[in-house]
Amino acid sequence: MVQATPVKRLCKTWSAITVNGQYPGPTLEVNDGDTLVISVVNRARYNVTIHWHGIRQIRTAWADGPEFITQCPIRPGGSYTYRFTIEGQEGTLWWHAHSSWLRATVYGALIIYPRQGSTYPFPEPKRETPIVLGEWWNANPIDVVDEATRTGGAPNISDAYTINGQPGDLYSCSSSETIIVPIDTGETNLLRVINAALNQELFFAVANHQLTVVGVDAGYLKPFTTSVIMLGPGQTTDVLITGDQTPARYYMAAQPYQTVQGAPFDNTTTTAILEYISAPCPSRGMLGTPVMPTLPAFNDTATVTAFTQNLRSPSNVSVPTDIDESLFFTIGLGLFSCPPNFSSDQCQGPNRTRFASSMNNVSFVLPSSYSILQAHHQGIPGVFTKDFPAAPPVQFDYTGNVSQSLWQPVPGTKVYKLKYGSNVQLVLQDTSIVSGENHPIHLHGYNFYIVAEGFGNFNPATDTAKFNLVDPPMRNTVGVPANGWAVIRFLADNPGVWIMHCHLDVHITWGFAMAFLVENGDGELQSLESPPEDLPPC
Ligand SMILES: [Cu+2]
Repeated sequence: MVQATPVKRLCKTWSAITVNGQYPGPTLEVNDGDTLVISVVNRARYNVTIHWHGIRQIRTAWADGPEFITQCPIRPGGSYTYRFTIEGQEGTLWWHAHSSWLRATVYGALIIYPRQGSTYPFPEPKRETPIVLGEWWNANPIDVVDEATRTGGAPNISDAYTINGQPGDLYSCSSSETIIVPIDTGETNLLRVINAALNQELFFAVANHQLTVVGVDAGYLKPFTTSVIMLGPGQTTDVLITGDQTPARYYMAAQPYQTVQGAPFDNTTTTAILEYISAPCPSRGMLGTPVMPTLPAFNDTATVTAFTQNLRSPSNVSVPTDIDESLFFTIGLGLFSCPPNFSSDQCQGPNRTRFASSMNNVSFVLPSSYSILQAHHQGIPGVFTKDFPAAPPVQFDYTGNVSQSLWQPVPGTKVYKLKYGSNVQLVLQDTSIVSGENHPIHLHGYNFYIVAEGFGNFNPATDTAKFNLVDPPMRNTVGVPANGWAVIRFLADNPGVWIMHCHLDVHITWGFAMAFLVENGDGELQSLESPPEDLPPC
C-alpha cells in the first residue's frame, strides 16, 4: 500500500509517501528460485511504480517498473500486481519507486537467500543486518524536483543522510532513535549495505573494524579487506565484520563522495552504532560516546579507485568475447539555452540556461501516452524511435576543454535495438561538459561485467589490452569515473525494453537515460511474455 504517512525527522514532520506506513519500506526476504507476487495499491496522490532493482526479470519486463518504459504509472486509486521469478540470483538487492523523486522515501531492501539446501560461499554469518543508506529533505522531495524543473536550476540539496531511515547522533532531534546494530565478541556478521540515497555517492566505514567485502549488486566476489567502501546510488555491497575489538560502542558512518567541483552538496554525516552485546554497562545507553571512524575526504578519488580495482569475481567467468555490438556512449551534463518564450526565472541554470543531461547528446524524454514496451509490443507508432546512435554524433576531446557549441544536447525518445543473443560491449565515456562527475550508471534487466575503467578519454589502441576478461566483477550499476570511462560487456539474452540511466535522480530529471530494445529470440523461452491483464492503462 503506497500512502502518505506523517514522518518526523530533524525536529520536523511532513507527510511522506511510504509503503505500508513504513520508512524505509518493508524488507523483502526471499530465496533464489522463488516466484514473487506483489500487489501495489496506490492510495497516494501521485502516480507511482515500483522497480525491483537488479532483478533480471527474464521474459517479464512488464514487472520491471520504470514509468513509461515498461508500464504506465499506477494512478492514484489504482493498483497493479508485479509477478516475477528470481532465476539464478542471490545476494543483496533493493526495491524502490521509479516515478519522479518518490524513491526518496519509497524504498526497501530485497534480500535473496540461496536456494533451500544451498549456502553462502563464506562461513555462515552469526547475524545479518541490512544497512540501507538514504537521503532526507526537510521538505516534500516532489516539491523539490518540481521547483527545479520549473526554474531549470539545480534542486535544493538534502538536509540529512540516513541509515535504515534514521539520521543518527550528529543531527538535531535524532539521537534517541539512532539505529543500534548488535555484535558479540568473536562472531562474524554480515552487513548488507545498500545506497538508496537519491543524489549522492557515499563512503561507509565502521570505527576500528575492518570490512571483508564478499559481494556487490547480488554477485559474489573474491573476498578482500578494507577499512572503507564507496557506493553510488543503486549499488549494494555485502561485507563481513568480526567482533574483534574491545567490547564497546563504535559508530558506523556514511558521508559524501563528491566529484563535481564547486557545486553545493549536503556535506553531513549519518551514523548508526555497532554495539557489543558484552559491552560493560557504563559504555551502554547514553553513557559511552562511540568511537568515530575516519572517513576519506569528500573528493578522495584515489580511495574510490583503489576500492573498485579490488573488485573481482570469485573465479574465472565467461565474459562475452565475440562482440556483435561495439558501442560508445558519451555521458554527462549539458545546458539548454533559454527558450524564447521562457521567463528568466525559468532559466536559473548557469548563465541563464536550463540544466540538461544526455547520453550520446540525446537528452531522454519519457513518452506520456504509452510505455515504450507497450508501444513496441503492440506496434504503436509515434511513441519512440529506434535511432539512438551507437557513437556520439561528433568526436571531440571528451574530457578536455570542450567547446561551448557542444554543450547543448537534443531532446529525444530513442532506443537502441539489439538482436537477441548479441554480445554487447559498451564504453561509457564521461565528458567534462559543465563538469566531469562520477555517474552511477544502472542497466535494467541485466548484469554486466566491468572489464576496465580509467581516466581521460578511452583509447581503444592502448586501453583494450588492459581489459580483464578473466575475473571481472559483475554488477548492475557501474560508477563511471569522473572525467574517465568504464567498459562493460553483456549478452543480450533478455527480450524487452530496458532503461539505462544515471542513478543520481537529479540527472534522470535532466534527461540522463536511454533504453535498449532487445528483440525476441527464436526459441520457445526466448520471447517476452504477454502483458498482464491488470497492466495500468495510460
Ligand atoms: Cu549522473
